[in-house]
Amino acid sequence: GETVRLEDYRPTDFVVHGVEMTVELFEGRAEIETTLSLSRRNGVPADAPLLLDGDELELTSLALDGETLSRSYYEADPSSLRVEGLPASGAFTLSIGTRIVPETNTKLMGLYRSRGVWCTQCEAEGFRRITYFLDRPDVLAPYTVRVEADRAAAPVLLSNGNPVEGGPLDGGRHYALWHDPHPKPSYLFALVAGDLDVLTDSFTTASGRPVDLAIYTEKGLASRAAYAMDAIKRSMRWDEERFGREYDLDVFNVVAISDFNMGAMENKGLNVFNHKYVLLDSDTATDTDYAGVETVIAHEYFHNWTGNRITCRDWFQLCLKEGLTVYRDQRFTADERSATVERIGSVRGLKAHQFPEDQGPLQHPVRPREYKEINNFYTATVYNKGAELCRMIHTILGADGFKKGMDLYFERHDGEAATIEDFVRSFEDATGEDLQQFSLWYNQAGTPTLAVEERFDEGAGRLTLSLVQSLQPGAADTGTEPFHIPVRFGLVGPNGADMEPAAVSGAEVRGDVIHLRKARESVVFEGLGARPAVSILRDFSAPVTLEMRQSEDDALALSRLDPNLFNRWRVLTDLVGRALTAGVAAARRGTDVTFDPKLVEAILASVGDETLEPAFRAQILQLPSESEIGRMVGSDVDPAAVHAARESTRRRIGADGAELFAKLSEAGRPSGAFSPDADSAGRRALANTALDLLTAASGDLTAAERRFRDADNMTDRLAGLSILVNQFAGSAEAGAALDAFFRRFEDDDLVLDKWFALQAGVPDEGTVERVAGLARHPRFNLANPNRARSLFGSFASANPLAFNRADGAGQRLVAEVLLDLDRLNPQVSARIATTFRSWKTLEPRRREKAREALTWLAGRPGLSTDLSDIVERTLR
Ligand code: B3K
Ligand code: ZN
Repeated sequence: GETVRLEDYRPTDFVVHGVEMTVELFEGRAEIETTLSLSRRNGVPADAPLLLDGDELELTSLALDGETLSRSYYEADPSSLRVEGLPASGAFTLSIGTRIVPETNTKLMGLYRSRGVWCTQCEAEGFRRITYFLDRPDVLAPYTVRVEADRAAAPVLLSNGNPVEGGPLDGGRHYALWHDPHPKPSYLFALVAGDLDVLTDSFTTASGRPVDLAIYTEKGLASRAAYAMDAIKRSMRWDEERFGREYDLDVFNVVAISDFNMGAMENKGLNVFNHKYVLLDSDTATDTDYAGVETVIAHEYFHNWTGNRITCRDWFQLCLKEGLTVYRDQRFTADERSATVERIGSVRGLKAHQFPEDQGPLQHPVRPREYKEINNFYTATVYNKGAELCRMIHTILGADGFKKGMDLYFERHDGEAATIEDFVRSFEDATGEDLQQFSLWYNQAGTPTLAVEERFDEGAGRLTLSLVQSLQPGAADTGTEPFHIPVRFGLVGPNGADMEPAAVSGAEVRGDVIHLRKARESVVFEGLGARPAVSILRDFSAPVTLEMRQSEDDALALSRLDPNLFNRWRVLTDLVGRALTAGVAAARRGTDVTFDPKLVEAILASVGDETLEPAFRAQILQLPSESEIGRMVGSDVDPAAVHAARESTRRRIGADGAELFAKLSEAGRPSGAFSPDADSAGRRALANTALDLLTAASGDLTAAERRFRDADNMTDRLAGLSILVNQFAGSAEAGAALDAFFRRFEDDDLVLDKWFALQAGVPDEGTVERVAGLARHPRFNLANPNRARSLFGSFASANPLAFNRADGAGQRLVAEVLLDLDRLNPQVSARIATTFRSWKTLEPRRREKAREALTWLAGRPGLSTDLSDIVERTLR
């Protein structure tokens, strides 16, 4: 593949004023006629040809202003259409006929069929698999779409915008006409046709526009969309109240699809979803699933303004819509659930997914400068670090300044394809703040380190904080200039209140934020009556690696007293991280893994504190994952030692907390009928985490078995099962429970995915063979992305012990599957391949095995651009 570069951007030679499509669906083929209203852009030479993108297309007709075009005027192949001799000035139409076969489209990009349902996925470059087009995000036009199909096969016919008309046609067929008045790029085009059930509702916007809401599902499943429907209405209201953004069409449709490459897609007025993020009920979905549906529904809905009304000029600006929309969905979750728990979850996710990306071979800036395959840049860096940059703008400007900047951005750029510069300038112009140095965050890859040291002069009552930032050059090689880092902080006094210094000097401090702009700066706080405990980087105000050798006494005091609850969690987590890292070294030496009793005590004190939210207490109890510990160890990682250290720590905490955990695991559970609300979910999380640790310490599986057997909801059932399967791998009880679970849910694909994923994650070296066996299970299907991810994605990402088994069999198994998967679906194979990204941090033997597996894969002929791009960058 060729490399696309940001610096090469230039506008198209032709402007598209409107798109009219007729899509005729038949068994085995689709016939598409697209009429484009076009004109040559001012200043473009009169003889410049029109070059349209295609991908696996067959051209069936071509007409200029209604007249069939002679062969001498154009050249067509499956991936492009070049037309010469077009009018030098003025508007004209080009009508393009194409034929495609949705049934053989296993890439699930463009128009394909999922369980008989016709559906589309066009972002990033799927529209060109339907018709020839200027398939890039800066080409915006209104669309009118006519869909025709057999009435029995597809009673439901949907596209973007508002429904105009519909009716019967000859031969048992019918049609529907849709019009989307809002100019949009082709990646937001969507079409769905099939025999679907529907759940309907309605919403009235703040200014009184009535909106018909509908969620379409496969037959018999519409009742499972009730929670998603509620989430849509809450999202619509929230965006009005918090961002002043109203919905802008008469209908808002969502469709749940079984075969889908990602979570969901924000097509204008017609969001298409992986059914995993729509369908729920208490019997089949966990609390985590409920939270996931709420987040993804909100995220896609919020794209209507941040993505659709204002889109991206080019794909390098992807974070303009994705980072901002993640930031918006995080704020929504914070408001709907708990701000502290949301923040802990987002920071955990960032550290688990974005930090390893930013610190390894797949490193790239939030705004990349070049790509070979754009689909490989829908990454944690673009999405989650991108969201952190929005959050930092909020921290720097304050709530008011942030709102002013957002309002100006919407006002200035509505209906446009914008850039990061446009976004940042809106905040600068609205507030007068200079964000030029801040903008480095978009362009320099890597996680900066923030080292903080404190000095207290008792006699003078003076505290000096020295802050040093540094950035190591990494794979992306994008520079190491100092960033503008907003460091939120507090000086916690002995009674737990923040102390107010009499005077502050040194680096700029505004309110509770230090603005670090140089490589090293100090802040001096005068007039402190006692030595405070320094609560630094509150709410994780910047995506950095914090290095602060705070005294254990101060950290433990903060864990009890810090008014910033996020930092109470953070100090404990950092102490646990330090202890686990030391534990890994001990396990490797073959010595005992010890754990500071004072730390266990502090953990138990917080977990037992009933004034705190249960979900927060559950977070404190959830140790970092084995992958996360591996990242903290950093190099020469032995996953077996990581596993041993983590298990021994779990047993230690479980034993010391046995009394508390026994109480929490039973009495702490919500009573009465199941409710998915955040508080009940938090109680279940705390109870089940307590049960997990308790069982780890006791080695007695009866309580877990009981939790599994007596559960009246999937959260408890899966919690019980996962304790049995993970802690008692290979036991008769675990086997029986897995079988019972399978028999009960074998007709439910979303639950079966959990069954596959659970087994793939068992931290046992024998899991390699189990996974290979499960790949031959009659219900395994590599062509279904959810199923492929549930088995192989989970194995490679959540099971470092087995995936990196010392003989290389785990990595080899995944490499071989990736090759098969690549022939079906390059996007999914490339995504799963990113699980190799930390291979260079492994101890030498495993590292060598990983290199062998990757090198073998890289050498296979015919790899997709998607997969070869990931494998080559990973090896480099
Ligand atoms: N914008 C889509 C992702 C498209 C991925 C294309 N490979 C969903 C989302 O971020 O909301
Ligand atoms: Zn998005």
